Amino acid sequence: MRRVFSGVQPSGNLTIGNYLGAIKQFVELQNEAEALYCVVDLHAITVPQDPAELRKRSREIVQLYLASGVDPNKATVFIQSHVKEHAELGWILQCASYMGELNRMTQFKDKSEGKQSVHVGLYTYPILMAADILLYDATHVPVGDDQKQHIELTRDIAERFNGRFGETFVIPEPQIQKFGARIMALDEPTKKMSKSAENENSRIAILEQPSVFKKKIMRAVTDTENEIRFDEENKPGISNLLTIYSLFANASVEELVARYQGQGYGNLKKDLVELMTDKLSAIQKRYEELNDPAELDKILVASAEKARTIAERTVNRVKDAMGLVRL
Ligand code: AQP
Repeated sequence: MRRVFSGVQPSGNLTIGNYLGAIKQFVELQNEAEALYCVVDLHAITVPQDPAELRKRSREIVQLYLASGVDPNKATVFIQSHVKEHAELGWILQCASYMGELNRMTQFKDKSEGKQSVHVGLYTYPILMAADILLYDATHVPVGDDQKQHIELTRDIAERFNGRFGETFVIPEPQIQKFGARIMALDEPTKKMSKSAENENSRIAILEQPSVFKKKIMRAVTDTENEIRFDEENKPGISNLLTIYSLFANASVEELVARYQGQGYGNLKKDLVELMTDKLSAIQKRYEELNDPAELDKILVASAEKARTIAERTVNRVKDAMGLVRL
């Protein structure tokens, strides 16, 4: 049986990078496999968070999953800290992983660069992510390209554990889209678009108003030519806009390049603003309709219960394999 698991951190307002790289896939996959989608709040606290903001954002992300088309009758949508087995297996797997493995993680290097003090959790984060995935016997993990290295680590940890203690974990496969797995920053298109990046103009939030994102798109960094061509290496800015356009329009880049032949960047940007206004307004409208905390809580309670049942079974299997006494 195919089972997918994935998560998003409540570490900022979700961007169109999170949507196009991950959440859009979540919606498609819930019809093809058993799906569990998590709000990974324990990951968000690896960097300082304001408690009130964190609480608010965690619920907002659940609401945004649903507004984007995740159906709680098909997929299990829950908050990570509601299932304590994540932390429990996270610790156990820390004792089955090596510092050398963590030292190779590029996301840690990026996120800790230039910081005077960094929490231990930011360093061990990939092991908690391995626990998230392995707890649910996930066969596939839909993520953006930036998470590929963490899934490879998860596979290494699971394979080694199985080799040492006997078949315990299912080995998961990353499910990364061939196209659009890395939406780039609008101000610096050689860098990934990130929800917690300092420059607001680098990203567009899913819940942003058209008047705000219009300015960002019209000012998005391109190049001094005025030829619309997909060339990520030499024309990263316009290639990024073509990627975003193509994913929102469900049209191929070739089609778009042909459509805009001989036209300048301005026209393409203007049409992209219009298209995104359409697509994001639909999500924003559903988001408002779903603003019912009691209903959201009902979904979260039922989903956490479902997730807990699977997670508990896995932790028991792990404990038995390792020799931890269960009563
Ligand atoms: N720019 C992106 N393009 C495509 N996919 C992306 N994802 C993130 N940014 C892009 C995918 O979104 C999912 C959730 O990401 P996350 O919350 O776990 O954290 P992240 O990967 O570190 O994303 P951010 O936006 O950059 O968050 P911060 O700023 O908090 O670090 C993942 O599947 C991710 O690949």
